[in-house]
Amino acid sequence: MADLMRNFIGGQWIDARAGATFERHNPATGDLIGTFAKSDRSDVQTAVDKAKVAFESWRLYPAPKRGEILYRAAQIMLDRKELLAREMTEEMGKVIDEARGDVQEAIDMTYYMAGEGRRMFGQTTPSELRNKFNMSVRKPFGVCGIITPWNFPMAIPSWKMMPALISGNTVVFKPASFTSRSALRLVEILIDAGLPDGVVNLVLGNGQEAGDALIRHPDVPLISFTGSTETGNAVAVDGARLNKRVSLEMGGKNAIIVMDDADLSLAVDGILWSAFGTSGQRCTAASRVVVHRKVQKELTERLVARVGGMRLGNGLDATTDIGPVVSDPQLRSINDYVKVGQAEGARLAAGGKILREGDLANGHFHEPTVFDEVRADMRIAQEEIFGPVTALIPVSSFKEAIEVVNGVRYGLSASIFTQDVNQAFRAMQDIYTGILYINAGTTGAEIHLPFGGTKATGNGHREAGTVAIDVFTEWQSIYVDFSGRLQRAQIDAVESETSA
Ligand code: UN1
Repeated sequence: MADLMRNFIGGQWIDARAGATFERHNPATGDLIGTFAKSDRSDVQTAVDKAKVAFESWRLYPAPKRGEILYRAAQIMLDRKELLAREMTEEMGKVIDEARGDVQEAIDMTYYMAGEGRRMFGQTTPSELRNKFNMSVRKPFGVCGIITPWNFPMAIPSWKMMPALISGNTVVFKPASFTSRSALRLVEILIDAGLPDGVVNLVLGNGQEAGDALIRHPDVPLISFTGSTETGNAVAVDGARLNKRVSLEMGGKNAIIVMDDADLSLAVDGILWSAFGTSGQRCTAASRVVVHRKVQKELTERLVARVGGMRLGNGLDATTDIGPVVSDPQLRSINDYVKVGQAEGARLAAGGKILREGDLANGHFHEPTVFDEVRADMRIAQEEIFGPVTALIPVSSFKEAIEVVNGVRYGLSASIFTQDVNQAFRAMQDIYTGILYINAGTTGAEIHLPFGGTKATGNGHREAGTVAIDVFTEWQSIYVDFSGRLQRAQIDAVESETSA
């Protein structure tokens, strides 16, 4: 299974022009996944040229017909779901159940956006004048640059690509190099569904070369990016120079509040799922637990007991609870944070180690890790770790809990476990995150609601839901005067009223 996997540009599978390649290995076993084309600026240039040409016909392709192609793509994804999920687990490590969930999100988004082809709602308004009609319609931007991370290899590209396509844009897609194969599978599905040549172009490679060329390309008016806040901010700066629309989905430091009246078994389940699912490598991961002191001891004990029973291993094995993290540098960075937490004086209550014994010898495995007695200003309570590490921060009141939740630079997801309906509504009012859960963890967003966050997490846009269409379209207001004479808005409006 070491075939060269190539770019898809203008309807053809082609090598990178310079002939460069890179490899990807399975993070659980070290086995070779494949060799991939490594693109540079010239490959991006060709892809943008093809996407520009294709835009001239795709923008005129009726939106309901675009929807039919997406509908077929969703059906094909469903047919291939099991294979896609297995390949995803091999490629980036998440356990097979979660990989199936990732593919399912892509399927859901594709069906959902297929339906938008028959809506694509605009606005009609009355006119100030007689015999005149006003409306505002959505127009696509042109070539969209889509840059995606490795943690949701099918879901996140679908969140971006499907609304872009249904709106009549064409796409140059630069996926994270770690998950090139899943990206390529998604493109194959779109081809098999009948997408015309040049409408989606896949450019494999790294961010420094291929990603950067796309971000700086003058003929790409829109960039949709998911990744770190540091990179996202740099994308925004580059985009601003060329007056691009830039939609950013970035970091998180999501917190679960456990109040003194919470159902603790439910809270423990929620914490385990949200802190350690996808080995903590979700932007929605619960990397903080803000716990009321009255239940701190009991919650910590229950949590630590459950964490101790979690099994690390290859995500393809059905008994595995936690798969590897994506790469060796990621593994080291996570473990460095464990050392930072200890140096800061937090109590290591569970985990903390890199594991290399037995079956784990060739993978990047990190124990699920719980810190207790964490102060809200410690680095492990402020910085995004993107690994299976969570920090328990004790508080004495609801008010203090809210302050801690809001007291970070990010604002993606939060949650509160409480039985008190007033407290739940107060949390809705006072927590400044894009997503809030009541009596559930911080993960599990559904595709038909807006997804995204405040502060350093985003730049005001949201993905998913019908609002995704707002990112990928802009408005054209149209005034149709059928009076047969020159009517002048503002000046004639009152006059025609009085003379009629
Ligand atoms: C992400 O972590 O980058 O809500 C996306 C969730 C998933 C998507 C997460 N549906 O956790």
